[in-house]
Amino acid sequence: MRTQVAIIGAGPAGLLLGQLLHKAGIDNVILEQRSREYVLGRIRAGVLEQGTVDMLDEAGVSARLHQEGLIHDGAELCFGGARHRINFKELIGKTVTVYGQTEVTRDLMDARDASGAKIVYEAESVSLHDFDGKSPKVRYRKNGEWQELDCEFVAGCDGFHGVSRQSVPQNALRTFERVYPFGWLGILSDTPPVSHELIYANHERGFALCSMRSASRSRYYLQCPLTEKAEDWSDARFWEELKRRLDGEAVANLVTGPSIEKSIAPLRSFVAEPLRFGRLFLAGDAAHIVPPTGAKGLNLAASDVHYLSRALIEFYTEKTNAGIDAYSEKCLRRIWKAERFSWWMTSLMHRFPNTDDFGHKIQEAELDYLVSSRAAQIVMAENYVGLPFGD
Ligand code: FAS
Ligand code: PHB
Repeated sequence: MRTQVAIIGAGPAGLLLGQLLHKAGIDNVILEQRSREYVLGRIRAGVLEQGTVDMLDEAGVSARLHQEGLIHDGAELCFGGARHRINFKELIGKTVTVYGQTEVTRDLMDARDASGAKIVYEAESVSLHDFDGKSPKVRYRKNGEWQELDCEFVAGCDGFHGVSRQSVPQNALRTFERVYPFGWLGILSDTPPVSHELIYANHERGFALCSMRSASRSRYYLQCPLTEKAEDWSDARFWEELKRRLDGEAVANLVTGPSIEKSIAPLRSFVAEPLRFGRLFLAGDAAHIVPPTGAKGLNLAASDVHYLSRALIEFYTEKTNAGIDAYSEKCLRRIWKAERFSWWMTSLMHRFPNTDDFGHKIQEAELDYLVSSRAAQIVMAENYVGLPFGD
């Protein structure tokens, strides 16, 4: 089998890249190790930057997003028993859209099926070969049969634990990492959200986040020690702890109910440099991870695809290497700004086990400064809604 671009992974990065390349007439094959149902079963991101919405418009997969997505003009910070609204729209004239990653993935999968472009689910034992030359190969097993895919480029969109980054010689790669000493215990419930916008809470017992997927489906998170197990948290225990971390009005408005999903996600900041190795390009979580506090993970994946899709289209249509040669440097400039913001928001909103009294006073002062300074709020707002791609 032969294609122009082999894409490893059918998460948001792989599916969005596949759709944009297909629309540009560039043949591509997506290889996904899991089933479609398994991929759709993962509950992840919820907030889309305007740049991501624009990409989904460009890909022709945003009809349902515009029907069902919730436009949010701002978000609230809760600390000291009070809530403080950061009004993105008033501060910098931009908004975010709440629309679950599961739905983005579903829309992209449906578009892939409608286009007839090839996607292989449950592709086992994927391996990458000869990407340092001009004729890379990808091997995989499907239904017990070994397959070989000849291609011109490989896009490693296979997430943090994928095979692509692991295939790069370790001396060709430099990694940067910070692992946080806590995780996020998240639940999904078919209950109306506690507020019409997100609430990020900094409490002495730990961080909490009130988010949503629709007007009838809520998503809540609690900072928890890494030693915790989701199965040790009954719904009742989760709701009681959430109430202890929120302000009085939120507690009064909170509608509890049975969880339909409950899981704990670890938090880390991670970047691999560079993102290009010959004919292999890394994109999305395969290249970087952010703590979800700044709602950047999915949006950074879309950002990488913005640059990579343009670079590959330019290669094939204008016969120039300029875009692919500039890909890594362009991506990393935006990646590191998102890493900084995600680290800053995580440091601001969480309780770190080894922070001393001075550290707590600094955190309080940072929060007090943020909610009392328009300039500080503008800085937060422009990062939260997403910095421009800066082509
Ligand atoms: P993904 O990990 O989504 O997709 C990679 C795909 O590659 C997967 O389908 C995987 O099965 C496949 N794959 C892996 N290895 C393979 C192989 N060897 N062969 C073939 N296929 C392979 N971001 C936010 O903004 N907000 C959040 O609240 C949030 N919560 C998260 C919770 C969890 C538990 C995790 C893990 C991440 C969360 N994220 C969140 C980040 C998340 O949304 C990612 O940024 C986003 O999924 C990135 O998309 P991709 O780069 O496509 O990677
Ligand atoms: C979510 O709804 O899953 C979500 C929203 C905002 C975040 C993180 C997660 O910062």
